[in-house]
This record gives sequence, structure tokens and C-alpha cells, in this order.
Amino acid sequence: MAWYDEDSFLTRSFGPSKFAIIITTLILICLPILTHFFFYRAKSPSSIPRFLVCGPSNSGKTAIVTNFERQTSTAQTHTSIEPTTILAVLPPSTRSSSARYRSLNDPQAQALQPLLLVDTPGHAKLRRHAFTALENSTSPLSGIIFVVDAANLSSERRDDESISGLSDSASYLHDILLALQKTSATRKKPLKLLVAANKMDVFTALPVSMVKGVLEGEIARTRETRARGLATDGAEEETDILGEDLGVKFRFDVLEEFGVEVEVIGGNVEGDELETEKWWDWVARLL
Ligand SMILES: Nc1nc2c(ncn2[C@@H]2O[C@H](COP(=O)(O)OP(=O)(O)O)[C@@H](O)[C@H]2O)c(=O)[nH]1
Ligand SMILES: *[C@@H]1O[C@H](CO)[C@@H](O)[C@H](O)[C@H]1NC(C)=O
Ligand SMILES: *[C@@H]1O[C@H](CO)[C@@H](O)[C@H](O)[C@H]1NC(C)=O
Ligand SMILES: [Mg+2]
Repeated sequence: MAWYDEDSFLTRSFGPSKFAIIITTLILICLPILTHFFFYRAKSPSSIPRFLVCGPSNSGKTAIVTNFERQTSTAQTHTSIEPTTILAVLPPSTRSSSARYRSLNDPQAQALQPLLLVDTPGHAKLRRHAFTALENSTSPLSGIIFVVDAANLSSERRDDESISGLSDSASYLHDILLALQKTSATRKKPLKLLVAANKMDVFTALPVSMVKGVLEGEIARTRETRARGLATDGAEEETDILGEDLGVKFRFDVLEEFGVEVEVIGGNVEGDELETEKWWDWVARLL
């Protein structure tokens, strides 16, 4: 049998055999479908960066999330009893770190960067929602935004309040940080936590440098109170103490050892002039 023989393999495979036509047709039909599924999967919601927004009631979490969502000052605030996830886009003026090195004319750089913000209820009885989201390792967070009311960080409490704004904020933040310390082994890279010192437009608001100081001081006190409680229970363990060492003065820096990087930045989402840029820059650096 010669190579040019009518029935040779070469002739058949280059000829218009039924088999070849069927295979080609199948590939032509399936390729776009497979391509679609590949890209669809790549863009599935689970791959959108997620940020947890927590903090005491009335600190402005919903106002901040709404500002991010709409880029306007009209915040619709309602008391949330369950976490609400909203899809937001990075303001066009802020560039994500992954887009930073692109040319300005690159359409990819102009594309709006989506992100999810999980607004959790701040009421003391509903804070478990925030801890559940925090401890869920199947969908790791890109960052945590802890909102405090900078105008309500006094250690005095009014007659109608059961707890002062400062001790409420500090004990909630203490518990979040302790939860992060305990899960540090599950993280490959450091987790960033932004303390958003909100309501800077209010004239009684503490300046941002003082917000950091008073929170660190009050968290140190909370830590000692908790440690004493543990000691009397006879269940004292290093891992239950924030920073694991009461001998070391508490500062946010001590948490870097546990892969938690805290930054305190001031701003406001209401008032005459909104001040939100530095917060969104912080978010952008994590995208
Ligand atoms: N002055 C001022 N008020 C604010 C600011 N952000 C929020 N508020 C007010 O604080 C209150 C609580 O806000 P909200 O977003 O519901 O707090 P949440 O309980 O943490 O979700 C509302 O009355 C808001 O109008 C701000 O930046 N400045
Ligand atoms: C963890 O997150 C995933 C994805 O968002 C969700 O399906 C799952 O129910 C969560 N698990 C818990 C315990 O909340
Ligand atoms: C200040 O904080 C306390 C404790 O969280 C709260 O009870 C009180 O309502 C807050 N005051 C204002 C004006 O938001
Ligand atoms: Mg709210």
C-alpha cells in the first residue's frame, strides 16, 4: 500500500471524512461554552474582595457603607439586625494597587473595581454576626473596617447610657482583635484592620491621634479586667490574653506579631465637607 493509496490513513484524515467533520463541529460548538464557563467562574462573587464593617451602634457603619455604595452624602440609615452585604465600586478617583502601574489610557485601569462590604449590626446582642463572618475561613476577608464615633469616645457616661462610648468601643474592638489573634495561624498574610474614626465634622470629636491613644489605653484596661476574670475562674491561659503578655504595654503594634495590622484614620460621611478619601485609599491598597 503506497502513501497515496486512496485508503491510506493520511488521505482519510485530510479528506472530508464524517468523523473529522463531527469532531470539528463539536469543538466549534463547545469552545465558546467552555470559554464562557471559564471566565464566568473567574468572576464569580466569591472572588470579589470582601470587607467586614463592624463597630458599636450609631458609629456610622451604615452611613459609611452607603457612602461607598452611592458616592453621595444622603445616607439612608436604618437599624440592621442582620448583616447586609452590598456591592460597591471603588470611587474613580481612587486607584486600586493592582491598577496602579497601568497606563492611564489603559481601559483596564478605568474599569470599576467591585468590592463587597458586609455591614453588621452594632448592638451588643447582635455582635456574634461579626464574629461569625470573621471566623469563616472558607471566605477570607480582604480587610476589616471598625467604625468608632470620634465624638462619643469620652469615658464619662450620661444618665441614659449603661456604658460609656469609649468602654463600649474599646471592649468590642478588644474582642475582635482577640478573635483575630486566635485565628492568626489560619492566615498566610497579615490581615489589615482600619479603625475609621468617624464624625470628624462634629466639633467635639477627638483628633485622630488622640482616638488612637484613648482606644489603646482603654483596650489595655479591658485586657486587664478580662485577665483578672480568667484568673479567678482558674482558666487563665496566655492565648486568651490580647498580645499574650500583660507585661508588655498594649499598643496596636503588638498585634503585628499575630498578623494583624491596625491603622487609625479619621473622616466623616456627613457634614459640610465629607472626608472619606483616606479610608477609600486604605481600601484601594488592599485590592
Ligand atoms: N455628624 C455626623 N453624623 C454622622 C456621620 N456618620 C453617621 N452619622 C450619624 O450617626 C447616626 C448613626 O449612623 P448609622 O450609619 O446608622 O450608624 P450604625 O448604627 O453604625 O450603622 C445617624 O444619625 C447618622 O446620621 C458623620 O460622619 N458625621
Ligand atoms: C462561610 O462563607 C461561605 C461563603 O460566603 C458561606 O457559604 C458559609 O455558609 C459560611 N459559613 C459560616 C459558618 O457562616
Ligand atoms: C455613645 O455610646 C454609648 C455606648 O455605646 C451609647 O449608649 C450612646 O447612645 C452613644 N451616644 C451617642 C450620642 O451616639
Ligand atoms: Mg447600621
